[in-house]
This record gives sequence, structure tokens and C-alpha cells, in this order.
Amino acid sequence: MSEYQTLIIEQRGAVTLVTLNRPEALNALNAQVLADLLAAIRAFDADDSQGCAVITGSAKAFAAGADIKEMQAMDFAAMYGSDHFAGWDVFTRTRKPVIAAVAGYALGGGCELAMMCDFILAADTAKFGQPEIKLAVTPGMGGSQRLAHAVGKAKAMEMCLTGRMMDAEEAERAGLVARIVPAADLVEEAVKTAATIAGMAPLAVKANKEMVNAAFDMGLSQGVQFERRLFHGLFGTADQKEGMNAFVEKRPGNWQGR
Ligand code: CO8
Repeated sequence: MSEYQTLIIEQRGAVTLVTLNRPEALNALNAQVLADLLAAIRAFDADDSQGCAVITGSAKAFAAGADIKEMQAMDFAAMYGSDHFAGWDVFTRTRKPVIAAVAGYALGGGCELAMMCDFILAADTAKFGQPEIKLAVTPGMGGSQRLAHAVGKAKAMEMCLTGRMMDAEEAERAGLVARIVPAADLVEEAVKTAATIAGMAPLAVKANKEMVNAAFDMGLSQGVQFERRLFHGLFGTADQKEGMNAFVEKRPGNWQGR
């Protein structure tokens, strides 16, 4: 039996495929999902045989939000006292890349989880939204910030204030998703993309992820400086020598991860 109550984990070569599995609640994110996901993602990050992860849901729902039934009776003291949702910050500290493969609903916390991943591949059936306003609350897992970064103020504001959903095409046009694929091919395409990433030199993968993320926290000149220092640092690795030698010798690189 799986050690996870709400996830199915498969290793496909160097790719960890994580499938959210709470079909009775359209994968709503409750405390158990958070605990399972943090444990799974920590195990993935610590496993040298794994280079990239994919998080997906079902055909109907990636995740239909934070679990409303779990939050329904909570008051301010319970929310603030437990710093509810702070655990999700841990998820974003994963150093290896994580791809969200989204089919169906990605609403509220589901949209926020997808945006916490490094990029989103969307099925043509995907629907994104921050409908918390309809519950008289707001996004609580970073959605207002990450959506505004991804799609700009006008669309983020409209989405948060009206709670309307964006389909896959609009999401791609707006820059929320990297690419749309037919629903039937979503998981295979995401695993294939993850395998491509997992086939790259591991330190370069971490450095690329870290520097693109820095663009959201740093000003331009500071970010460019950060990029350059990380770039310089990679010239202290065996894989940089191997990568450039392999190019000159017209052969694939053989990475050591150091
Ligand atoms: N939480 C708990 N249960 C849910 C959720 C959810 N977010 N979404 C769906 N479910 C449950 C339903 O209650 C239903 O259970 P049951 O069969 O026991 O009645 C089951 O999943 C199936 O759902 P539906 O029957 O509603 O399925 P439909 O196909 O009719 O509709 C929808 C699908 C449109 C996705 C609909 O389920 C829906 O609107 N869901 C809620 C979407 C939503 O509002 N999400 C945002 C939640 S709030 C959030 O994510 C962040 C809150 C931040 C708070 C900040 C606090 C610090």
C-alpha cells in the first residue's frame, strides 16, 4: 500500500509523477494532501536518481481549491494561530523543477498550486480561476501575487474580483501556461518534457530554476548580477567541462552532477 493517502506516486525513469487522488472532492487540498505532497516532494528533491517532477490531477480536476469543508468552521484565531497555508511555502523551496500538468478545473488553491510549480502545461480542457471572492474570502496561497506576475494587473484583478474562469487558450495567450496539449496526451507530454529536463546536467538545472525565480524577487540589475555569478560558478563544475567538450567532440554529454 502506498504511504500516501491522497497521492499516487510513480517513478518513470528520472521523472517522479505525482497524481493528486481525492476524486470524491475533486482533489480539494486539505491538510492530508498538503502533508502528503510535502513528504513526496521532499523525497523527490533528496533522491539523486530523480531529476524532474510532474504534478497532475484527474481529467475533471487538477484541484478544485483548498478544502472548503475543512475551512468552513475555522475562525480568525484558528487561521492566524496556525498560520494556515504557511506549509505551502515549503513546497516552493523545492530545488529541482516541478511541472504542473493541468486538465479540468484548477480553481482557488488548485490554481495557486499550479502557479507554485515551475511552469504549467495545460490540457485543452483546463480551466483556471480564483473564485474565492464568491466565498467572501480571497486567495490565501499566493494566488493574487503569482497571478498578477503571470498575467498582469488587469486580468489578475478581473479574475480575483469576478471569480470568472479562464480557459486554456486564454491562459496561454495571457502567459499563465507554457503550452496547451490535447487532454489525452497531457500526462505523457508532461513526462516527456520532464524527462528532457532530467537529462540535463543537474547543477545547471538547479541554477536555471533559481535564476529565473530570482526575476520575481529582485530588481533587474541585481537579478542580472545574480545570474552572472551563478553562471560563473558553473565553471567550477566537472559537468561544464564535459558539456563543452561533448559539444566540440559532437557527442552527448555524460553528466556527473558535480
Ligand atoms: N472543497 C471541498 N470540497 C469540494 C471542493 C472544495 N474546494 N470543490 C468541490 N468539492 C466537492 C463538492 O462539495 C462535491 O462533494 P459532494 O459530492 O460531497 O457534494 C464534490 O467535490 C464534487 O463537486 P461538485 O458536485 O460541485 O461538482 P460539479 O462538477 O458540479 O462542479 C466545480 C465542479 C465547479 C469545480 C465546483 O465543485 C466548485 O465550484 N468547487 C469550488 C471551487 C472553489 O470555490 N474553489 C476555491 C476554494 S477556496 C480556496 O481555494 C482558497 C481559499 C483561500 C482562503 C484563505 C484563507 C487563509
